[in-house]
Amino acid sequence: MNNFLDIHPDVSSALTSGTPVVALESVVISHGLPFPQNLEIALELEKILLDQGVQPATTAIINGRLKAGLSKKELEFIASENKSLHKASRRDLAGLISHQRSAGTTVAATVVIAAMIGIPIMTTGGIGGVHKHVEKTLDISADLIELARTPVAVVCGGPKAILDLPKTLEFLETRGVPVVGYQTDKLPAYYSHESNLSVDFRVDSPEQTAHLIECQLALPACGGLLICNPLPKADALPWEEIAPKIDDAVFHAEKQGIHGKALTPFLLQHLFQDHGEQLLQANLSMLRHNAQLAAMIARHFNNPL
Ligand code: PSU
Ligand code: MN
Repeated sequence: MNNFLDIHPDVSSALTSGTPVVALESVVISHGLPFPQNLEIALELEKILLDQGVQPATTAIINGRLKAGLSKKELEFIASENKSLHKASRRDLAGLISHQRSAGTTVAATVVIAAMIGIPIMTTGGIGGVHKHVEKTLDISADLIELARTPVAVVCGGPKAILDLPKTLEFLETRGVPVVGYQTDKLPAYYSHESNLSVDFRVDSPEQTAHLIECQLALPACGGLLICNPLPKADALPWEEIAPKIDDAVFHAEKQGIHGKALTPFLLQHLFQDHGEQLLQANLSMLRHNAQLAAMIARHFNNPL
């Protein structure tokens, strides 16, 4: 096995015995949510999977070691208000390993670790994408590039609402990443139940979703795909309500010169600060809901490779 990677014993035995395994990202724990809700939800997500007979593999980097599956202590470390924790995307992996640093893993980095050990499905809240004002900044999340080249299905609530959603879909189309709606024809927009944009395909059951993923992974030179699971209406915020708040956050980021990897955490924190409880609850509900679906899909998945 890879010299830089530690596989938790429970993940390792699940992989050998054919028990379904789902990977979880950890930037949402290290950078996306406040303490202690971040730790509570990290533990809860693992339990949601375990309760369905699915082995969770939360990924992270600890002292230069890639981790597939974390102990409770390691989860506590990633959730702690430790400002020296990095936000690891694909390009950061080699440096963090080499310099023996610790980090939460974005969707991009999680997909890399999952693919290293043959985990076909991961779950998150919302994925990164093409940022607003991309023509000035060229800020396109490495999540999209990684999805395009690494064969892992990402269960999410759609691209994050802070992004330019039409451009994000264009980019995914160009890079050949299928965008699949779970029980919806419309692209979910993270905090909102749906946007006015269409998905490429709709699936209505975990079986159907698992089959579509199997078909994608069996194609030559394929990358991954996005399974978009709308936030339940009861927890979602109407788009008209959230859009001006996002514009306000983007305005403040520009004014303060926030860019690069700091932008997404800044925008999310800005939204949380001003519109706290409701957005926090929406984010937590989305994470639970996606973990639930990822587990159901994983139980029906037959590895085509
Ligand atoms: N979903 C959330 N909160 C988050 C993220 C996702 O609900 O903080 C993280 C994911 O790890 C995703 C990352 O990969 O944000 C994208 O960051 P960027 O736009 O800088 O690529
Ligand atoms: Mn970026």
